[in-house]
Amino acid sequence: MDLFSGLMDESPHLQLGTAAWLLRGFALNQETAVLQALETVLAVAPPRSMKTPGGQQMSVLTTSCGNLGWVSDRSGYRYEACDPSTGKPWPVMPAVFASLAAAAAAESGFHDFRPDACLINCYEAGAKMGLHQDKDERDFSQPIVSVSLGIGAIFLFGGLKRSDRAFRIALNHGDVVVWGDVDRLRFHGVQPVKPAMHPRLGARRINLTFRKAA
Ligand code: MD3
Ligand code: FE
Repeated sequence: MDLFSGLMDESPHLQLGTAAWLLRGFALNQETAVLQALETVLAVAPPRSMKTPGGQQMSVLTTSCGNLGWVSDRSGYRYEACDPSTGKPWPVMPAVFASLAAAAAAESGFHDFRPDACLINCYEAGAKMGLHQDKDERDFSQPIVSVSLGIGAIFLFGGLKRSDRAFRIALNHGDVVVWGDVDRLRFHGVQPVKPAMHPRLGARRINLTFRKAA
């Protein structure tokens, strides 16, 4: 085997767990289309800070697109068809979002992933997300696909118990992570984001989290 075919055979994907994959730069070949679609969604449904059921204001600003959006307030976490700040349906999930999420899932062995919810998390310097599990969805056999854009962050990837040791992994612009099956209920979080500048997104990190919620 020559050097070229050897390089081509090597998977660029990093396996984080039995059913968890990091696809470095996977979103970059759709970068411009994704960023354009993102701006359109953000103009209609601006990111806002939600309150946790415990009454704390989240440091991450959130919005959604798709049939269902994730919301949090004093009465709990849930998915809703309408944006509580306007009473109108969430913006339609852009086709480029849905196809990117489906392609990343398929690349990781999860075929026919059709997300109905895309949560958009916006991090400015200092924003963080504490260790948690994603448990507000109906069907845990469906994977979650996460797309990182803008400035980098350190992601915390834990175990099935909160007390399990978490390992740190740097996520950068264009990186896509897919979590499913036995890794679906792992604890995870994001360390406080360090101030930085991204040429296309400025001083922010934006994460798109695709889920099949219903
Ligand atoms: C690992 N957001 O919104 S999803 C969230 O960077 C959230 O904003 C992350 O966690 C962020 O709930 C990116 C990463 C993620 C999602 C589900 C997982 C990681 C996971 C399920 C199991 C293990
Ligand atoms: Fe999460």
